[in-house]
Formats: sequence, C-alpha cells, structure tokens
Amino acid sequence: MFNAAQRIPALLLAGLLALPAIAAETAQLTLPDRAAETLDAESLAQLPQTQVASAYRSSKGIETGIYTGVLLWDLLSARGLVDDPKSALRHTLLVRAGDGHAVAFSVGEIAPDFGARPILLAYQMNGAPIPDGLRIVAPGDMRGARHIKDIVAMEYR
Ligand SMILES: Nc1nc2c(c(=O)[nH]1)N[C@H]1C(S)=C(S)[C@@H](COP(=O)(O)O)O[C@H]1N2
Ligand SMILES: [Mo]
Repeated sequence: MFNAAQRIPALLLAGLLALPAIAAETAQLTLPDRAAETLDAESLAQLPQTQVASAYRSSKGIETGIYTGVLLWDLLSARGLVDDPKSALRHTLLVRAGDGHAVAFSVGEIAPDFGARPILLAYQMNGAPIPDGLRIVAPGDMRGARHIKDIVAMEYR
C-alpha cells in the first residue's frame, strides 16, 4: 500500500494518532473485600454531579478551570462506605497516576461534618472531556500537586 518513502511518514502519523491512547481514560477502584470496579466518564455520570472551580500555582503560573465530576464523598457514599462517618474516619483513598504520581486523601478531610473539602473526581474541564482521562480537583489547594492527572487507580483502604 505504501512505498518505502511513504512508509515512514505513515508510521509517524500512526504513532501520533495513537499518542492520546497512552493516557488512561479509565481508573480501577479497589475496595476492601469487594470486586474491583472500572471508573470512567460514563459510569461517573450516573452519580450526583458537582461543578467546582479551581485555581492553583504551578510552574506555568496560575492554572484555573471549571470542572465537572463526582465528589469523592459521593463516590464513597454511593458504595455505602461512609454510612457511619465516625467509623469511616480511619480510611483513606490512595489515588495513583500513570506516571507514578500518587496522592492520599482521608475520609476526615472530605466528610461534610468534618473537613468538608469538596474534592472532586473530574472528567470534564471547562465543558469538554479531559483528554488525559480522570483527574482530581482540590479547590482551595494553593499548589497543584494534588490535582493528580491521568488517574489509573484509586484504592480505598
Ligand atoms: N499524574 C500527575 N499529575 C500531576 C503531577 C504529576 O507529576 N503527575 N504534578 C502535579 C503538579 S505538582 C502540578 S503543579 C500540576 C501541574 O499541572 P500542569 O502540568 O498542567 O501545569 O499537576 C499536578 N498533577
Ligand atoms: Mo506543582
């Protein structure tokens, strides 16, 4: 189909088209004593939706955005994990990205009766799908490190 001169550009083009697929669009959610689940924009859209705005400092300056997704609290509530908030306070959610970056959030910081931080698992930014998949938005954080992008796994433990 391609001669030798055409083949190299064709391969380069195929490589470029494949690049977005390197980022994860789904994340595995693991819970104690239960089967793992796959989260993606479609499954998250079944849960209550929340919009938050965030602005944080990064090496590129102030990054702002309006995000749509599901509060970590709502994600855990929907699975009955935080019905008794007092006994849930010992638990954390460890979020991991494809590049190895990882951040832990605690039940206490997101519980409405305790830290009440509206930390969001987002799948849309400024009304458009997020190209590198799911990310955390932590409104009020001064710096970007907990805005973990390209989430591949979330472990409740
Ligand atoms: N997966 C992943 N997400 C990440 C990081 C990272 O290294 N890996 N760095 C964080 C930090 S420290 C910042 S400041 C912002 C930077 O976002 P930007 O690359 O869009 O500027 O992403 C955050 N999310
Ligand atoms: Mo950062």
